[in-house]
Amino acid sequence: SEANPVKRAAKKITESLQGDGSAPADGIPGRPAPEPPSAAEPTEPREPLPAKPDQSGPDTVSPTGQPTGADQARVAQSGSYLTNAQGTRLYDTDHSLKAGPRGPVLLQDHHLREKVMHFDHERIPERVVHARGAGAHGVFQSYGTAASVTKAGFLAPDVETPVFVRFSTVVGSRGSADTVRDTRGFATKFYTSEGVFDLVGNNIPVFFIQDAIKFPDVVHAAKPHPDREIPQAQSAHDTFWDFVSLHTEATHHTIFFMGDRGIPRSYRMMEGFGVHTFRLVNAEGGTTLVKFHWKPKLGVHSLVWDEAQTINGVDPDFHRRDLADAIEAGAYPQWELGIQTFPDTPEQTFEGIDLLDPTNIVPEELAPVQPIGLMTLNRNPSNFFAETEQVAFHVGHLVPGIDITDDPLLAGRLFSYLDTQITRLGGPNFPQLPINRPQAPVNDMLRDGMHQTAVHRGVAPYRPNSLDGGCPFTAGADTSAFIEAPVRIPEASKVREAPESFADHFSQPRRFWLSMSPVEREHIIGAYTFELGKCYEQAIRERTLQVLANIDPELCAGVAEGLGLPAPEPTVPLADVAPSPALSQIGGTWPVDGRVIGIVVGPDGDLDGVHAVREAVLEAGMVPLVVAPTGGSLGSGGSALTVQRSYVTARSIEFDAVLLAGAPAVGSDTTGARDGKGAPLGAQRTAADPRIGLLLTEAFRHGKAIGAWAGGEAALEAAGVPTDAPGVVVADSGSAALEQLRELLGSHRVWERFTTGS
Ligand code: HDE
Repeated sequence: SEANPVKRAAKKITESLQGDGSAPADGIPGRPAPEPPSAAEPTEPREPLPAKPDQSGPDTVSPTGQPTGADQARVAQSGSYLTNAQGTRLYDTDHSLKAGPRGPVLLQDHHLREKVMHFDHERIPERVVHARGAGAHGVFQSYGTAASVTKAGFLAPDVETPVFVRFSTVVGSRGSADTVRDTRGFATKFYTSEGVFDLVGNNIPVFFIQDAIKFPDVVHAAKPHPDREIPQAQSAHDTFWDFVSLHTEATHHTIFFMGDRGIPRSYRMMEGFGVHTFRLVNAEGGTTLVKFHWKPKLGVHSLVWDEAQTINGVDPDFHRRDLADAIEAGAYPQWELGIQTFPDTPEQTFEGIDLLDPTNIVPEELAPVQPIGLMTLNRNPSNFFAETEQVAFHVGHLVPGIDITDDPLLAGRLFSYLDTQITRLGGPNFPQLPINRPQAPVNDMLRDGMHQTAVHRGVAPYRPNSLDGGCPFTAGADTSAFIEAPVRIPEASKVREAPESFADHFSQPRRFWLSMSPVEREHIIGAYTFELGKCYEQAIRERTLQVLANIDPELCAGVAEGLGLPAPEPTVPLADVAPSPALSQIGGTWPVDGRVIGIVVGPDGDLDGVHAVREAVLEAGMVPLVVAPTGGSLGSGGSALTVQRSYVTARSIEFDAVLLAGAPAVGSDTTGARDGKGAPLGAQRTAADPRIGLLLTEAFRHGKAIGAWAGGEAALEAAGVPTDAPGVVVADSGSAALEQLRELLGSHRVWERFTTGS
C-alpha cells in the first residue's frame, strides 16, 4: 500500500467515490462497513426542497413544533447524505485531514476550514436591550369592534391574522436568568394582509424617560457597571439608582417595577401596553387617539421576591420553559387586545393628562379598555435562532389606519429600531428573513445590499419608468399606509426643551402607590429596601428616600426604616389623586389553566388516591408533577406511577400548590453537613425528609396552597407548617383536597398569610 500518508488518504477518498459517486456498500477501505440503515432512516437521496418563493410567509410546522409527514423533509439533517455548503457529498466529518493518523493537520482540508469557519460566525450581536427573550407563534382574531375608529383591515370583523410574539427582559444578556426584577418586553408582529404591523410594547404602561435622547443614559445606568461588568440583569446597584434618583421623570416606571409587575409569575400572566398614545384613522379620515392594552385571560400574577431569587438558580429558564410547556400541552395562552380611546383634540390631553407624555397612564376608570380582538399563542418556534433571535420589530411597521403621534419618545424609537437591525442582523435586508417576511405581496424598489436573497428581475427599479411598463404603480390613498393625518402644528421656534406639562413627576406614582393593596405595598417597600440596600453610596440612598417622600410618607418611612436612615419630609405638595383599582393585581379570581401541582408521595403513600388526583388535575387543565423519594416509578404493573421529580430535583418554586399523599419518607440530611463531632448529619434520621421540609416551608412562606390527606399532615407538622393556617387543607381524600386547592388557586396565592393581610 501507499507509503506517503497524504497520498494514502487521497487514495482512500478516490476509492470511496466509485461509480455514481454514492458511498460504497462496504464502506471506506480500512474501516468497518457501515451499519445497514434502520427502517426509520432514509435510504434514498431525496429531491432537494423546492426553492422558497421570494417573500413568502414564515415557515410552518406542526402545533407541537415537530415536523410530521411531508414536513419531515424540513428537518435539516434528515437527508440521506451529508454535504458541504456547496452540495458536495462528504464521506467523513469526524476527522481532520492529517499527514498520517498522528501527524499534523493539513491546511488543504477544505471541509475542516468550512465547518470551523461557519461555526466561528454562528453568533450575532445580542440585542442592546431586551437580549433575553422567548417567542411563540399564534393567531389574532378581530372582534371588529374597532372598525368605526380604524380602517386597518386586520381589525375588521372576523379577520384572522397570524402573529409572532417575543417576550423579553430588558437589562440582562442573552444567557441571563428569567425571573430577575425588570420590565418585560411584549412585542407582537401581526402579518396582516396589508403588510406587517408591529406593536412593540412592555408589561408596564409607562416608561422611564419622556424623550428618546435620554435612552442611552437610562440604559447605561441600568446595565452592569462598565469596569467589572457586574451585576448582571439587576437594577440593584449604584449606577441605576444614581440615575433614577436624579432623573425624577423615571419615578413612575420605577415604582411599577419595584411592584409585583417586575417579577411576573409567567409571560402568560402579564398585561402588555403600547405605552405611547397612537392615532387611529378610519375610512372617512376621522382620527382617534388610543392606548393599546393586552389583557391576559389568566389574570396578572407575580412571583414573590424570595421565590424569584431562588428560581434564578434552580431554573434560570423558568419563563421560557413555562411558555413553551404550556403551548406544547395545548394550554394556549390568550390575551384580549383592547384600546382606550380619546378625542383627537389639538391639546392631545384627556382629563388634564398629557397624552404625549409616556410617563403617564390614563386610569382605566376614566377611559375603559374596550376589547377589539383575541390573540392565542398556539405554536412554539421550531428554531430559536431563526425565529426568536432574528425577529426584528419596529414601531414604524404600521398599516393603513394606524398612525403615530408626536410623543418624543416614540419619535426616537422610529429611528432606533431600523438602525439597530443593521448591526444586529448585518445589513438592510433583514425583512427577507423568513420570520420577518410580510404575508402581503412585497413589490418594493429596494435593491442589493448585504445578504440580499431575492433575485429581482426587470431593469427599472425606479419611478417614473417606461422600460418596465411604468410598474409598479402607487395605490390610492384609501388603501395606503403613511397617509399623515393633517395635524396642525402650532407656530413654534426650534427649542431643546420639554413642555411644562411634562414637569409633574410625582402625582402619577402617588396614584400607583395609593391603588395598591396592603400586601402589594409591603412588596414595594421590600423591593426598594432590597435594591437600595445593595447600593454602596449613602448619598444615592438618601436622594432616593427624598423621591419616595414626594410620593408618599408611608412608603418613604417603610424604606427608611429598612435602611436604618431617617425619613425626609416631602419637598413638593402631595398630589390629591384618586386611586385606580385596576392597577392592583389582587382581589379577583382567575382560571387556573396550566397551574403546576406538586404531588408528594412517600413510599407508603396512597397511590390509588394519587392516580385519581393526577387525572383530576389534568382534567382541570392543570399540570400534575409526582414527587417521590427517588426517580423511576411507584407501584407496579398497570397501576405504576411515573415519578417526575425526585426529592433531589424537586423544589417548591416549580409548583403553584402542593399536595401530600400520605407521609413522605423518613429522611436524613443530604447536604453532606456534619455535626460538631464530625459525624455526618445524614446518619441522623429525621421525622420527615429535610428536602420535603424545605419544600413545604418555602411553599408556605410564598403563600401557596397546601393540601394533605392519608397522613400527609405528619410532614406538615414535622416542617412546622400549622395545619390550621389559611390555605392549608387537610382532607379525607385526594380529590377533596384538590377541590379546595383549586378554589384557593383562583386567587393565585393565599394572601392572608402575608404579614399585613389584605
Ligand atoms: Fe425599545 N428597543 N427602545 N422600548 N424595545 C429595542 O430594538 C429603544 C422602548 C421594546 O423582542 C431595540 O430590535 C429606544 C419603549 C421591546 O425584539 C432598540 C427607546 C418600549 C423590545 C430599542 C426605547 C420598548 C425593544 C433593541 C426610547 C415599550 C424588544 C433590539 C426612545 C413601549 C423587541 C431591537 C424584541 C428593543 C430602542 C423605548 C419596548 C435598540 C431608543 C418605550 C419590547 O432598537
